[in-house]
Amino acid sequence: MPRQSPLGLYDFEPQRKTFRDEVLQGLQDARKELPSKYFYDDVGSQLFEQICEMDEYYLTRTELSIMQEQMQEIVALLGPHCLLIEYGSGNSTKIRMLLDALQEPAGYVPIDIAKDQLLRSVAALSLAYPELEVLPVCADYTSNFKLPLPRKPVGQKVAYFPGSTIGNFDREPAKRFLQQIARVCKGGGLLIGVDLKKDFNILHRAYNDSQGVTAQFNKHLLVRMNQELDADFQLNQFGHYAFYNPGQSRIEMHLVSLKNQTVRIGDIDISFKLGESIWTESSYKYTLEEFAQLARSAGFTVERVWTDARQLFSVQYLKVV
Ligand code: AVI
Repeated sequence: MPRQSPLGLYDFEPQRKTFRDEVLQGLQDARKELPSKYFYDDVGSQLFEQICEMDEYYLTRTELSIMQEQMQEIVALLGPHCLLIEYGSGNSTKIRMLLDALQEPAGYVPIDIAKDQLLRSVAALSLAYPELEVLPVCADYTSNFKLPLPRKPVGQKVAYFPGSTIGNFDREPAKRFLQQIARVCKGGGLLIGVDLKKDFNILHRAYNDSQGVTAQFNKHLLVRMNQELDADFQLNQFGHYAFYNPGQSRIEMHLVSLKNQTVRIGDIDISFKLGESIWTESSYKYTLEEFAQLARSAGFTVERVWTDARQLFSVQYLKVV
C-alpha cells in the first residue's frame, strides 16, 4: 500500500530500499554499471533541468517547439476529458503547455521518483489550475503500481512520456515499458518524444557541454553514494566520458577511473583499475522506422509523427491497438 501524505501524494517510496542493493550489485559485476534512474534525486533533477536549458542540448527546446507548433492537432487527438498520465514528470513544465490547450482534462497523474520536486511542482500546478484534479504518484514508473483515478468521468487515458526518456531504456526493457503503458491506457494512447539519429557531432556536443553541467550530473551519482551510502569516492579521480556508439545507436555515458584505486562503500571495498569505467547511462537514438517497429511490437500503432525542420527530434502520438 502506498503512503498517503499531504497534497494527496501516493508514495510508493521508490528509493528507500533499493539504492544500496542496486549500487552494490552494479559495482561488483565484472562490467560496472549503475541504473540511470538514481540520477534523479532533488539535486540531480535540478542539474537535469539545467542541462535542458543549455544551447548544446537541443532535445528540450526542439521538442517544445514541435509541441507548440502542433498543439491544435495534438489536442484534437487527445480529445475532451482525457486523463493525462505523465511518466517522469520532473518539474512539470512541459505539461503546462498541454494543460493550457486541452479541453477540460478529467485529471492529471504526474509520476516521478523524486518526491520533493514532485510535491513542489504539484503545489505550483494546483495553484495555476485550481479546477484540475492532480493525483501525484511517487514511484519508480517502471514498477507495478496502482494508478489513482479522478472523480470526473474519463474520456480516454493518455500517457505523456516526453524528453526521449524512452531512449534511456535498452531495447527489451523499452518494449516491456511500452507494453505496460499500453495496458494502463487501454483504449487510449501515448504522446511521446523520441530523439532521432543524426550527425554524431551534434550528439557529442549535447552530452559533452562546454559548461560541464552534464559532467556534474554524471558525477552526482558519486555524490549520492558518498552522502547516502557512506562511500568515499573522490570526485576528481573519476572522469565524465560520453560518446556515440554508432553500432548500438546510443550515447553511452561513463565515469572513468583516473587511477588504480579502492573505494569504500560502507564496509565494502570496490577496486577500480586505471581506465575502468562505471557505465551510468545509455541514450538510444532512433530512425522513425525503427521506433515504429518498437511501438508496434509493444501493442501500439503510430497515429501521427511530427518533427522539426532539421529532423532532430520527433513527437509522436501512438494509439493502443
Ligand atoms: C532524461 N534523458 C532523456 C536524458 C538523455 O538525454 O538521455 C538524460 C541526460 N543524460 C545526459 N544528459 C541528459
